[in-house]
Amino acid sequence: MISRRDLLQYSGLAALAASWPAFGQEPPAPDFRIDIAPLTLDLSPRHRLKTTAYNGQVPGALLRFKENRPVTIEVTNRTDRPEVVHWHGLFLPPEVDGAVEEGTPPIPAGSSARYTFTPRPAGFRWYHTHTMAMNDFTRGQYSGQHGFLMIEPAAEPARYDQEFFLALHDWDGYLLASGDGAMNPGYAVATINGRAMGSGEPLRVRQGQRILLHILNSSPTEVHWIALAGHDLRVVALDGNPVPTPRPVPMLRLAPAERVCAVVEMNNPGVWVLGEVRRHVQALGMAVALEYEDRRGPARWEQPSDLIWNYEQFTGAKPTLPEDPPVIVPLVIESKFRGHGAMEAWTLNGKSYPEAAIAPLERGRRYRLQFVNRSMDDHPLHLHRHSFELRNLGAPQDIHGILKDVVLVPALGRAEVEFAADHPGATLFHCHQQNHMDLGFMMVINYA
Ligand SMILES: [Cu+2]
Repeated sequence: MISRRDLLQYSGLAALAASWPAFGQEPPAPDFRIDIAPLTLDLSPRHRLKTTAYNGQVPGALLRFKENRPVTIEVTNRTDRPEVVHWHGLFLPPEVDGAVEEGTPPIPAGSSARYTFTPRPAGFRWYHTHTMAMNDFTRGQYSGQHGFLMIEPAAEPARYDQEFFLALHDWDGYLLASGDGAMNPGYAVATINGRAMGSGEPLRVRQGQRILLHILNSSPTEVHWIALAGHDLRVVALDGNPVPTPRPVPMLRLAPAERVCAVVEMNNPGVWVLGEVRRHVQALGMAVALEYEDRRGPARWEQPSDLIWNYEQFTGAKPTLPEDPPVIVPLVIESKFRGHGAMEAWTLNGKSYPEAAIAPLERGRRYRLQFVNRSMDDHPLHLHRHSFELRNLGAPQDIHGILKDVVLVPALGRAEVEFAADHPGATLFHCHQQNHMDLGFMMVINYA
């Protein structure tokens, strides 16, 4: 006998099966429930704000799924507007990926829906709302709607004693005029796991431990620089994917939606600050204390003099196998002002969403996206439903082996990424900066 659930999976509509009671039977219990609801959040004793969150907490619950084992998540939208949950970094069909632009149905206000999917690939992923915010700083990614998602591989080499999940976020936004006349968000508070420095619990460790940090930048718009005073951070994965060359670094740079996994040896007893490297951002609250057992006192910070980061340091050796040349797809990024004092629009090859387009992809071919950033902003570019390999970051030499789903393309800079078109269906490509995607920096890539 085939259950309704099986039918839905076989039909490819596993997607969002709402309205169970209409069929007069109880649906099987979901593996997990997410409630989207308004929340009053205390970022610090001085900063209380109203936001929207998952299950009454920020970040939302840490979801741990086994790779390739199907899960059903029931999402209830207790807000007064449609919502959708995006499973960032997973290879999912467009019906459940969580972007309305790809065809995932929005969850109407006051309704529930189910997402059934097979989690993959293994690694540090996350989930978040994928709605527009425009200049409403309580909506979209400006809100507290984000959570960690770990997809556990079948066999995991546990090479650490303790792990911590940390989400960087900026809150209480306001519009700020920049030098070139564009309006960009500024923020009153910055947090790690929803708490400003001194308001949350310290990370408690013991000497001799090896800890694994899973850091997510869930900021709607801001790039962040993170260091742990007194310690190097050994980067082992970017966007949840192991890097070819793990390497200790003095600090991390995370663009919006990027993740870094780093191993740290607890070999310098004391109470230390883990936080934003730039003083003015750390002063807004983006820091947390790391406390060795039996150590007390104020957390100590050591101010680095420079901001140091590049992706290339984790690259691998050139693969020996000859490769089929990929299809080259140039994408020129520009901003256009819509008249005096008006909002800008972002364009890809001269067009904004929904007009922006490239030729439909052919399944099985490889594509190289060549980003040419002709704007004065850095852009964290995200491709849904796929991973891509960083292939060139503006230097004469190509690079190899770094798999990501977000790449930060610097102002007036270039980057090239390659991916295999092996997850057919509508695929959203966009800038992960909320105010840029809201102003047209999105494109649906079609392939059958
Ligand atoms: Cu952007």
